[in-house]
Amino acid sequence: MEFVARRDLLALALGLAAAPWPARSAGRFDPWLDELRREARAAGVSATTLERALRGLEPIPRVIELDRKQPERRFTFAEYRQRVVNATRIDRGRRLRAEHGALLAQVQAEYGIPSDIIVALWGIESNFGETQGSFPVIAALATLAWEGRRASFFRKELLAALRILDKGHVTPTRMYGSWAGAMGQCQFMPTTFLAYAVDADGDGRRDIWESLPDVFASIANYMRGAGWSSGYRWGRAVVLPRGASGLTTGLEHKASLARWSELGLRRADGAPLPDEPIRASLVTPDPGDSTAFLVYDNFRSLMVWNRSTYFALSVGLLADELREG
Ligand SMILES: [Ca+2]
Repeated sequence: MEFVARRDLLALALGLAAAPWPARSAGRFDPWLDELRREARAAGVSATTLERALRGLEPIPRVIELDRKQPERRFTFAEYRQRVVNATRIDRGRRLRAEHGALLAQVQAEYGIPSDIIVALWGIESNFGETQGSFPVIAALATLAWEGRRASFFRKELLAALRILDKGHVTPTRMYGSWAGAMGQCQFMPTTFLAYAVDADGDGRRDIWESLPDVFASIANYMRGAGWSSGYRWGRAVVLPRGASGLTTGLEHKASLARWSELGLRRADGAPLPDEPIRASLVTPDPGDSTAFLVYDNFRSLMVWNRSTYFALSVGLLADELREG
């Protein structure tokens, strides 16, 4: 496996031949792996699957490096949005939404999740399937489960990944993902896969790596599970009244649209807020500038997928661009 560098090579490269590696390791990898194998076997994973998945497995130094890397600085939402919801992605999303229109309409009808939201999640998670990650998932998760930081979280994901192999949804050589084990075109972690991935094309395998019917239905099934209500938006951009102060922002505070109207909020184009009996929260991602959004319960469903305000806003804004295109 080309992605797996040997531990002693890394130590040599760093001039640390005698130093323990990695520093926070709970111990040697092979005895740890034997113990893991016993646990997986006891949980019902077949010996054949374990032999195929774990034979010759080595930790991946690059995964530990990425896990320990600190972000250089926090992006503002304006910067994040420019990277994630740019013109190239909007154009491509519109084209792909049209190309797969019939399939998306079918998935929308079955799950109640708008095509635009499905395509936006697909676009942001993997650039429409193009960037699925180049790490072998079992080796990446084994590295993280062994290395110590967040070990119990990754051990659970590793055991789920072995169950996915055992059920024959994918083979070890095709099971690629991000350094942290997010897999396929929708970047599901293995436990999410077991809970929500769908075999929509009926070949008996939930294939979120190569089958678009499976990818779209899996995304929609997850969003349905996260509580998305069809017929409602995620929220919308708003303008604040001139000189506004004392407005309560944040997801903890909800008020009716009528109340937000009284406080002077308008749609982005200056029109009044819709006259709907729904409650919303005011989100101002970059304090000090005027960018503001009123977000509804569906926004909270997007945050079940990824607990980041930036992420959920970007999915919503990209989906709006796709619908308007
Ligand atoms: Ca399938």
